[in-house]
Amino acid sequence: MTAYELLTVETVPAYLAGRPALAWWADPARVREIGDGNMNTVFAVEVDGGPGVVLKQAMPYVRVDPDWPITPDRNRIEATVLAEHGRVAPGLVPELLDVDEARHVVALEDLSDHRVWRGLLNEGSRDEGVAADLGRYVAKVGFGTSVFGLGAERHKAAVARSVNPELCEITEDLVFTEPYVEHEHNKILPANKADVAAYIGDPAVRTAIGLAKLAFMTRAEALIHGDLHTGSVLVRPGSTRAFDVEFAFYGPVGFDIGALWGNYVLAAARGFALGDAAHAGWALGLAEQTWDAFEAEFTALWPDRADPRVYGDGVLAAYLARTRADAAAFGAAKAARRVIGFSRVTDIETLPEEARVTAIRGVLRAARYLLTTGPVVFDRIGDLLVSE
Ligand code: SR1
Ligand code: MG
Repeated sequence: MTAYELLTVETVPAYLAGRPALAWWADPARVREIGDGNMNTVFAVEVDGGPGVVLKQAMPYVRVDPDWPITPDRNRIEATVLAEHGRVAPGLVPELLDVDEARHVVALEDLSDHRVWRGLLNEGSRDEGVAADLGRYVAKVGFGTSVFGLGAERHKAAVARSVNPELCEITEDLVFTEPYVEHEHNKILPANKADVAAYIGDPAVRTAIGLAKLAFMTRAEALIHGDLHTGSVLVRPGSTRAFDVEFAFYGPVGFDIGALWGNYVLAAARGFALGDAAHAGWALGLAEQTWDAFEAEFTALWPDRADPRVYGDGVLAAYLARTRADAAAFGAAKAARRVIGFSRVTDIETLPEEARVTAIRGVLRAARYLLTTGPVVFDRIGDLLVSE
């Protein structure tokens, strides 16, 4: 029994009527439950003669596993972060229309003319400009919410009010721990057992993952998205929006770049497994597009930094280099967790079994490369995804 009322398709109209900010949508033509993520319920509300609205409600548990309790306060965190990301990266996140802290509901702009990027990638669609938009988004957030963008005092206050311990713990467990130990969440195809054993048994991999987890837990650089996979991105020609910011917290900026890189590797692995080398090569090329846009945007913002007496151009160069190295390790962790542990991705799971085995083998090889080799060369990853 939940201490607050959970929305249903039937109760949404009355809910809308009771929220002053949402009265426009109180007589909907259609309400649909469209949530396909792991965590929340999501309702799309359509009205005649205008844009609709989206309601997202957090339950006190994980949507896909009601026996897994988790704070519904994630909904308030999402609202706070959306407002902050909208401030520093306007047009790159959905607009926030209402926040109901009592029932853990946020109302968001209708983006039904957009599609989730992962689905487009799976279909072989090549949407140009998205990877660069996301690099700019990470840079604007990475700079604007950091000590460079906020200055010392505001940065400390922001770190203090942005803790997100329960959601961070999910990432700490699912991304950095469970895939590397015996765990009931891990599901490994018999033909991939040796691949997983080689990956998690490599001492260099384990050290790099341990250090990546430590950086994730301790490096409060900026109010990062925290779960920026290709299923957290909505796309329409000329428009890119990062959504689902409930995992946001003050963490290392390279985690968001790495999440994208890891998911580009998964998309490429799918392409190769389906014999579409052209699409796979295009997907791998997205990594440098995201990086180049991130670097250019961050560098363009740099003249506005707080305390240039101390943070000189040498700091910028070193910060960018460290962020790129971080992204490689985080990208590996994010790709590997999707083929070993809980919360799989359709890029891989919808492949026929034989192709899935090959794709998973390639992803683990690529992850090992990202974790243990010096400067990353994405062309090399293409070779690792195809070789037997
Ligand atoms: C309980 S499942 C949690 C996962 O779903 C989210 O999309 C995040 O990726 C998280 O790791
Ligand atoms: Mg999500």
